[in-house]
Amino acid sequence: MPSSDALFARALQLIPGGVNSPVRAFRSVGGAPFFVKAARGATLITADDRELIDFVCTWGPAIHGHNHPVIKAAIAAALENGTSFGTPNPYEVEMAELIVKFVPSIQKVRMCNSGTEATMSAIRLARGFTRRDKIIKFAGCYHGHSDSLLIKAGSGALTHGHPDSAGVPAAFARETIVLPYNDTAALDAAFAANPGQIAGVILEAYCGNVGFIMPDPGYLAAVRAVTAQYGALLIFDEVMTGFRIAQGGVQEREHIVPDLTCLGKIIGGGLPVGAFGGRADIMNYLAPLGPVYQAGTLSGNPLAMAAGIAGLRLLEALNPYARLDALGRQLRDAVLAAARAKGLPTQVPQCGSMFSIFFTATPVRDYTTALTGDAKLFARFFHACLARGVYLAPSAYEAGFLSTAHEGPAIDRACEIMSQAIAEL
Ligand code: KE4
Repeated sequence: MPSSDALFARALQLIPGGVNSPVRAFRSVGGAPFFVKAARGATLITADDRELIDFVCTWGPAIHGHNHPVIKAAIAAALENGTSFGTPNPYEVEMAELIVKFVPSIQKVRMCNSGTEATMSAIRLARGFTRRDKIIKFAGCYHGHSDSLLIKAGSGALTHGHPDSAGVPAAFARETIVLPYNDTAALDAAFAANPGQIAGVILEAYCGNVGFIMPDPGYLAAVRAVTAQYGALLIFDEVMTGFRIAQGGVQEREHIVPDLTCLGKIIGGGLPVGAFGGRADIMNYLAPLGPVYQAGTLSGNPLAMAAGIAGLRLLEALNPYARLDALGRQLRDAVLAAARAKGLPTQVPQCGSMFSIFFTATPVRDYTTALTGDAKLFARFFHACLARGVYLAPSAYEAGFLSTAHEGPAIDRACEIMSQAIAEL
């Protein structure tokens, strides 16, 4: 097996930046990315035969850990019958029934192949249903890379300093209003200034692409109220939080009923997937029933559906959310204790199996306060952890993820390593 360095040198010749997704490139933390040849449980095995405790979890999907035997067996069984049919298949129906069961606000759902497709399609559907053009998103929220949403975006866009991507026509950008998260006055003002023009508001109800940021008490209820008041659709982007924060996502934990919800990641069990769904009267605007077109060659792919169904049924059987929150609190407490001992101002927002680490004394509640975090210090912390065998997201503006496979030795070892890394800063 060629080394990571040899593989990266070859990749750089043929793949822009040597990666198929920018945030993997380590550009904001420095150094060259390692290549992974295998993953199991909480562990990545690199091309250099290093074993790393993984807190990226392939950016969220691996809530049961990598290569879980139940999911692996489900994929193998489906594979016996072929990889893709291009026709309706039984798996799609079972997936739709599971999603509707776990997320009651979703009366009808359409499968697609990525979170980007899900949010892009939900925006088009909101515009088609309301016959309005403007949408509202929030600074630092990332909803994938469709043109209307790559404005003041988080995740890799923010990581690499391009929150407003080149290539997005000004005419598109003008239809996207970007507001500060956790600011109800700004939201009220935007609606008052654009009466009858706003098709929808899309948000990460818990933000995972500007670090991890939770809403102020009452904020989500206020967003729900103002969208209902003005006839705009409320779109929860739960691509990351769906089935992770709770079985029914943030909307279950916060008791909010959005009009549309976007899903991805966990529902594909590690295979390519996305989904969007919500009120039936809205979803019925989709082709072939209605005038809003959306399609996909591999939508509802039997392997991805089989993997996702196995993962969702495992969540239903295990109900691991309290255990995942205990793991998250153990990590948070260890990092905060080490930071206090060091006299290092640090925030570790955490809910369930999602967390992030900001080196700042300022409580982080939106894009602006997230930027007060010391990104250079984070880069040093990232490498100090990596050198000791812990892999965090290679960006100060991502969320960390835990899985049930982190229970026991992995979380204990990781807390030791992260504490040592902070002491070394
Ligand atoms: P994908 O198109 O990457 O499947 O999903 C886009 C997306 C939509 N909505 C939310 C809330 C998301 O977090 C994402 C994608 N998340 C990033 C990680 N921050 C994916 C990792 C990457 O871009 O490489």
